[in-house]
Amino acid sequence: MLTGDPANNVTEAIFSKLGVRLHTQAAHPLCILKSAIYAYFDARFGEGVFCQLDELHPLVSTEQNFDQVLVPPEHVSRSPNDTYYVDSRTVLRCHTSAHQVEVLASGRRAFLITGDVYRRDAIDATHYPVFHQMEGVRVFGAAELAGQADASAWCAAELKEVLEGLAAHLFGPVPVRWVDAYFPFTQPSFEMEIFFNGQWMEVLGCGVMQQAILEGSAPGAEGGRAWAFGLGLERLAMVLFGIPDIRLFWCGDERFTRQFKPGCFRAGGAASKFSSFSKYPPCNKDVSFWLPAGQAAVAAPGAFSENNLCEVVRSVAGDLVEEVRLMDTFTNPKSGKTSAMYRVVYRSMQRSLTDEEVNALQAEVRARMVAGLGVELR
Ligand code: FA5
Ligand code: MG
Repeated sequence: MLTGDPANNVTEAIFSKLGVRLHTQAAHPLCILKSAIYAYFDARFGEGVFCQLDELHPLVSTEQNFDQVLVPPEHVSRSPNDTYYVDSRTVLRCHTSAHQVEVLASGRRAFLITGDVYRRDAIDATHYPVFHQMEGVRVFGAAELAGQADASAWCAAELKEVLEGLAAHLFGPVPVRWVDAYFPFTQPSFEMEIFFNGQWMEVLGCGVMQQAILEGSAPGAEGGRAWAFGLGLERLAMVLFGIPDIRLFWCGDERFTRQFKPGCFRAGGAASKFSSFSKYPPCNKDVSFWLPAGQAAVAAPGAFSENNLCEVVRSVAGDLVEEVRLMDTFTNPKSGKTSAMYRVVYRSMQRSLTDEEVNALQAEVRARMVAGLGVELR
């Protein structure tokens, strides 16, 4: 996997997550949630009507991950700043939508695909470079749509009703809202948000499948319609079980794992809440630096980007890093150089960190920022 291919940007830390497959470990909260969602679809549509797939491999072609779902050639998600490439034609899937076409082509007309997905992304309590998605797809044949004046609108309404029903099944009465969204593979597209910990949190994206995808991959689906959704299992599990930090899913700490048992989910929000083991103090370290000459914004692709910085911090500190946050940026009008200050928050979920330990980590981060990202420390 860690090939010498020039396009390969998969770090050891990420490579070590391949094959762990938390969503298949029966007592893991992600697997408990997966089963609860299966139960909802079985109860609503009939046992086994939605085919359950959770063995599809996360290594996919760029064709599957992007082209088959109509991601345009210039779309940001294709950039190596956002996606893990093994070589120029092979990626770690960044969404379970990568499998829509192959499963439709195999003849399935209603299915749920669960899997680990990978993204170079920010670091905070709700973002982690490996997370889990469940994709749902339902196809309606032309006959089922007969008499519908607007098949697409009807399909979208059915989709929203199914997903609101799912939220109620999982959480009982919970504030839910719909936000218009854009995905290359659906039209119209929506995101569902749930009110959690005092704010609205995006939990899934969905919409009516582009007709070109449906008719191009599902023989006999001409004149039909389909809906699709992709939900983030960690986000939903955090709400369901009251888990405050996404890193906990990976910690393996017995104080975490012993709190979950297969079958501990009770429909309608009665799932037992996770009781946090004591929180250890955070340790903040700020780093200020000049961006490489000619680079005017931290978001610009190139030697320095926020995702590249997060990858450096993660490679050094692993799950001891809780957050990487931009605190300040300014451009010196005389020199034209741009400066940035980031705060790195270190905190272990399991123990107190010593000053020496954190200082050593931060020193290594600083050295790698200079060597790998071309910045000039201030
Ligand atoms: C997608 O990945 C689309 N493929 C979803 C989709 C499928 C839309 C089918 C339409 C039809 P998005 O990038 O928004 O969309 O991710 C979907 C969900 O994954 C988010 O709502 C969120 O719950 C979760 N998610 C995204 N990034 C992260 C992350 N870094 N860590 C944890 N969860 C994440
Ligand atoms: Mg989104």
